[in-house]
Amino acid sequence: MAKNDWFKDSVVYQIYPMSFQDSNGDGIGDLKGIESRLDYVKKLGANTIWLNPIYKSPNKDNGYDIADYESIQPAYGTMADFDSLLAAMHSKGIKLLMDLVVNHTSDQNEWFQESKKSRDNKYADFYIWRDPVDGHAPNNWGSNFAGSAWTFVPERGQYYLHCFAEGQPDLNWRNPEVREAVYSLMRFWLDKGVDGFRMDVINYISKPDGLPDGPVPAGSKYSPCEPLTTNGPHLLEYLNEMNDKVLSKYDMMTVGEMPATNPEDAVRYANLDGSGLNMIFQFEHVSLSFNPDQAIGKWNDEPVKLTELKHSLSRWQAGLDGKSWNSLYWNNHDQPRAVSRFANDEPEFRVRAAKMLGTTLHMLQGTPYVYEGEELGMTNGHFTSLDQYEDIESINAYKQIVDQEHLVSGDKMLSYLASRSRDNARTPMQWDNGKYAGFTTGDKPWYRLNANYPEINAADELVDQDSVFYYYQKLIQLRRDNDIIRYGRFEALDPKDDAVFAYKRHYNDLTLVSINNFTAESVARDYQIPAGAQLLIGNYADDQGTELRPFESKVYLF
Ligand code: TEU
Ligand code: CA
Repeated sequence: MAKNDWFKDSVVYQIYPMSFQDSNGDGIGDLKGIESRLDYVKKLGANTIWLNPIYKSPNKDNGYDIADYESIQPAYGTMADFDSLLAAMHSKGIKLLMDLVVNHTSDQNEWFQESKKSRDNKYADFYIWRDPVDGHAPNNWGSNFAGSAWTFVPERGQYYLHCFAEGQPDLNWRNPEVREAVYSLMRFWLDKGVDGFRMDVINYISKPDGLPDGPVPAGSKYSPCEPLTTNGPHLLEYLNEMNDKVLSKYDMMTVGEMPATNPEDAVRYANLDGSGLNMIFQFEHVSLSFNPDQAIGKWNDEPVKLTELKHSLSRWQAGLDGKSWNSLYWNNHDQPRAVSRFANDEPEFRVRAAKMLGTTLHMLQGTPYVYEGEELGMTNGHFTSLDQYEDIESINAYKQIVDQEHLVSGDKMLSYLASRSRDNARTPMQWDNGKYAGFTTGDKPWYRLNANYPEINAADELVDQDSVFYYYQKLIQLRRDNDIIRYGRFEALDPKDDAVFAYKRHYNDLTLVSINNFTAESVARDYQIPAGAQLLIGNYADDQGTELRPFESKVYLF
C-alpha cells in the first residue's frame, strides 16, 4: 500500500464531543470522557476517529463557528487533555481526523472582530464584504439557517456574507492571505500529530464571480446559498494549492464535505491521482426526498423510495470505481438516525433492521463511517414539540416556514422536524440504563436523552452476542479480512426491485453477493447462489435459501 493510501483501509467512528461522554458532571461531553471510551471504539474495530469541532466557539452552531482555531473549547478540556487523548489514541492504533471548518469562522474570531472595524485594516479583506444596493443587501441569497445570507455592519457601512448563521461569516478565499492563514492552522494540528481532516462544506469556498442573484422558490424571499455557492470557479485550484502546500507534505487522510455534488465532481475534487482530497462526503442518498426548488427544501416526512436509493448508491459505486473513492455513511450529526429513516425502529424490527442497514453499507466499496450510537441501533428522538429542539437549523426553519412564510401548519412542521431534524442525532450517547444513561454523573445533560435508553444502550449490547454492536464488529472485521470487500468492483442487481437491495462485488476470480430486504414482509428472491458458497454474515440464525424474512440480510462469497 502506497504512502497516504491508508484511507482505503480506514473504518471511521464519528464522535460528537458534546454528546459522547461527560467526565466531570457538568453535563457536557469532553475530551477526558472520549479518552475513557477509546477501548469501546477499539473493541468495535474502527481504526480512525473523526471528532466534530473541539475548538473554542460560542456554539451558535455547536462548534461550527470557531472563535480560535488553535485552542480547545474550555468545556471540552485543555490542550494538555487533547495531547493526552491523541497519544492514547495512537498508542491503541487509532488515527484522528479533526474537523476543519474554514468556509467560515465565528463572528467572535479575532479575524472578524478586526475585519468589521474598518475597510482598511489588516483583516479588512478576510471576509466577503459588499456595499448596500439601493439600501438593501447586495443580492437575494438566503442563509441555510433561514433569513438573508447578508448582515449589515454600521462600522463599515457594508454587508458581510454568511451562508450559515449570522455568527458564521464566510471567509474570502480569493484573498491569498486567507488561504495562507488556513494552511498555517492546518500545519499547527498536523505538526501535533493529527492524521487528517474532515473538511466542513469545503466546496462552498469559491463563490461565483459577481455574486449574482439566484432563483427564488415559490413562497420564499430568498435564493438558497446552496447550490449557488457550491463547486465555484476556483474550487479545484484552491484544493490543488492546499494539496501542494500542505496535504502532500504529510502522511494523512482527507474527506471533504461536499453537498450538491455528482460522481463527476468527486472524480474532479478527490481523484485517486492524489492531486486533491482523498474522498468526499456526497449528499445525494440523504437528499432524495428533498424539494430543492421549493421553499420547504429539506423538510418533509416521506420515506425514501428504495429504487431511488439503490439507483443513487449504485451510480456512485460505479462512477467512482478506479477514479475516486466513496465515503460510506447513513447518518452523522446532521442527519436523522439511520434505522428510523431508512428502515424501521419499532421494537419488533429495530435490531434486525439496523443490522440490515449495516450490511448494505459495509459491503460497498469505500470507507465506512459509523456515527456514535449507530452501532447500537440508536433511533430518532420522536419529539413532538418545538421546545424539545435545540438546533439552530431546526428552530429557525420552524420560525421561517411556519411563523413567517405560513407554508405549512405547525403540526406538519413538527412532523417534518421529527423526521429530519439534526437533533435526532445529537441526543447523548446511551451507555447504560442508569441515570442519564451513563452519559453524565451530573444532574443536567446539555441536551435531553432519547427516552428509550433503558432499552437501547451499550452495556446491554456488550453482554448480548446477538446485539447490533457485535454485528457491526463482525462487519468491520470482515472488511479487514477480505480484499474483495475493500477493493472489489460493484455490480447492481435488479435495480427495479423495490423491496430488496442486492448487489455483487467482484475481485480476481471471487464473487460476493450482498442481499438486503428493506421491508417488514417476507419475500422470495433467487440470486442463483452456487451450492458451495460461503455465508459470510447474516442477521438471522439460519439460512432459508430464497426466502428472505423481514429486514433479512445475508452475504455470500464464492
Ligand atoms: O453541514 C453542511 C450541511 O449539511 C449543509 O450544507 C446542508 O446541506 C444545508 O444545511 C442544507 O440543509 C456542515 C456541518 O456538518 C454542520 O453541522 C454545520 O452546521 C454546517 O456545515 C456549517 O458549518
Ligand atoms: Ca464535561
